[in-house]
Amino acid sequence: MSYVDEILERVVSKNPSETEFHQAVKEVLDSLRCVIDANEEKYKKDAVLERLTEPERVVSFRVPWIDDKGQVQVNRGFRVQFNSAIGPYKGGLRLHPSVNQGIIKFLGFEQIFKNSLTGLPIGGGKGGSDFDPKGKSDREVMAFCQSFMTELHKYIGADTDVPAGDIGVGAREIGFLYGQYKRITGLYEGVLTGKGLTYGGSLARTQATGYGLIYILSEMLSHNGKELSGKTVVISGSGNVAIYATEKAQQLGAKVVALSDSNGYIYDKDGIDLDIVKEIKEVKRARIKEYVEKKPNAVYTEGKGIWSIPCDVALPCATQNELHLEDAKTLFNNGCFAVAEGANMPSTREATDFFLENGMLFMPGKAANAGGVATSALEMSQNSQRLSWTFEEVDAKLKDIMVGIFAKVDDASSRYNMKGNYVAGANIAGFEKVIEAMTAQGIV
Ligand code: NDP
Ligand code: 2IT
Repeated sequence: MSYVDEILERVVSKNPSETEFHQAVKEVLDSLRCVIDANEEKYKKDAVLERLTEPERVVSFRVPWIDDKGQVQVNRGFRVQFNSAIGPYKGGLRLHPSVNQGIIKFLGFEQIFKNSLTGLPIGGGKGGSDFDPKGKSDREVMAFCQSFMTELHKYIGADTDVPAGDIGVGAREIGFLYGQYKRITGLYEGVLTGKGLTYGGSLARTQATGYGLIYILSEMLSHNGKELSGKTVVISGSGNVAIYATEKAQQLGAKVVALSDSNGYIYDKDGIDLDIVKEIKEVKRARIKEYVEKKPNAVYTEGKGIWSIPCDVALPCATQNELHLEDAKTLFNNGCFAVAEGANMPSTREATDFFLENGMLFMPGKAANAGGVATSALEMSQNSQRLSWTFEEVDAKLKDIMVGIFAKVDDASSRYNMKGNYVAGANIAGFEKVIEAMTAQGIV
C-alpha cells in the first residue's frame, strides 16, 4: 500500500465519524500523491503525513450561559491548533448548531494550506461552538461570548493563536469576545482579527474575503482569455463573504442575479440591489426572502436549488458540501464555465472532480477565499506596529496577495504536469512551504 493510502486509512480509523475531516484530508493527499511518491522514503521515515494530519492540540470545553428566561444553557466550545510551522495559529471561530469536532478539524486542516498560500507568517487553526446565534438577543449573544472567552483566553494570544470570524461570527461577536479577553488578561493586544475600527481593526477586513475572491477569479479568467465584465453570476449565501463578493463583482461589471440563505434563494433578473440585501442581513439580521417585498419583480424560492439558475460564473459562499454532483452537472449544462469557492469546501468531491474533468475553470476555497485570512494577517501587522493603514493601502496589498496566490497555484500545477488543475496546484503549493518549515524545525 502506498504511504498516502496508509495515512488515509489511519486518519479514518483514528478519527471515526469525522467525515468532513476525512474528506478534506483525502482531497489534499490525493493531489499530493505525485509529490509524496517522489520523496516517499524520507517522508515516511520522518512521519511527515502522520504529523501533518494530527493537530498539535485540540481543546474542547463547556460553555455555560444564561438565556433571557433565566434558564442555564450549555454549549460545547472548540479550538483546534493544527499546525504552527509557519506562524501563530490563525483561523476563524464558527458559531452554528452543526459545529462538531470533525467540522472544526476539517476547517483547521484546510487553514494550514490556505495560510501557507498567502505567503504571510500564519499557522493553521480553527474554533467555534454549536451555539446558534440566530434568534438570540444581543444580551444572550454577549453572555455566550463572554463565557466562551473565559475559557478560550487560556489558549490564545497575539503571538500564539489569533482567532477571527467565520459563520455566525461578525463584528458584534468579535467585539464581545475582545472585551472579555481584555478584561480577563488586562492586555490590549491583537489577539483577535476582524475587530472594529475604533479598537484596532483593519480597514478592508470586512470586505476582504469577498473582494479577494473576485480578484483571484478575475486573474483566473484573464489567464484563460476571459473576463468578468458582462458575465452573469450566481452566488450562494448572503453573509459576509457573499455580500462583498457581490459588491466587487458588480463594481467590475458583472451582473449578480441570485443570493441565498439557509431557507431559500432569491432571483433578480435585473441584478441584485445590494443596498437592500445589506439592510436585511447586516442591519435587521432577517431572512433573504424579505428582498422580494422591496423588489416585487424578483422571485423567492424556498429551499435549495440556487444552482439551477443559468449563469456564466458560480460562486458558492455559504457552507461545506452545498454544491453536489447534480448541481455541477446542471451548472455545466446551463453554460457555466467558471466556479470559485468563497466558502470552505462548498463543493463535494464528486462535484469538484466533475468540474475538473469537464474543463471548467475551478478555483478551490483554500486559494479563492484566502483574502480574508490574509487581511487578518495584515491587521496583525498593523496591531504590532500600532499603526493603521488606509483602505487603499490594505486593498492594494490584498489584490497583490491574491494575484500572487494565483501565480503560485498555476505554477505548481504546471510543474507537476497538471496545468489548469488549480486544486492540485493549491494543495501542492500550500504543502511545499509547510513541509519545508516543518522539516527545518526538526521532529516536533
Ligand atoms: P456568515 O455567517 O456571514 O454567512 C453565512 C451564510 O451562509 C448565510 O447566508 C447563511 O444562511 C448561509 N449558511 C450557513 N450555513 C448554512 C447551511 N448549513 N446551509 C445553508 N446555508 C448556510 O458567514 P461567512 O459569510 O463569513 O462565511 C461563509 C463561508 O465562507 C463559510 O464557509 C466560511 O467558512 C467561509 N469563509 C469565511 C471567511 C470570512 O472572512 N468570513 C474567510 C474564508 C472563508 P443563514 O443565515 O440562513 O444561516
Ligand atoms: O476560513 C477563513 O479563512 C476565515 N474564516 C478567516 C480566518 C481569519 O483568521 O481571518
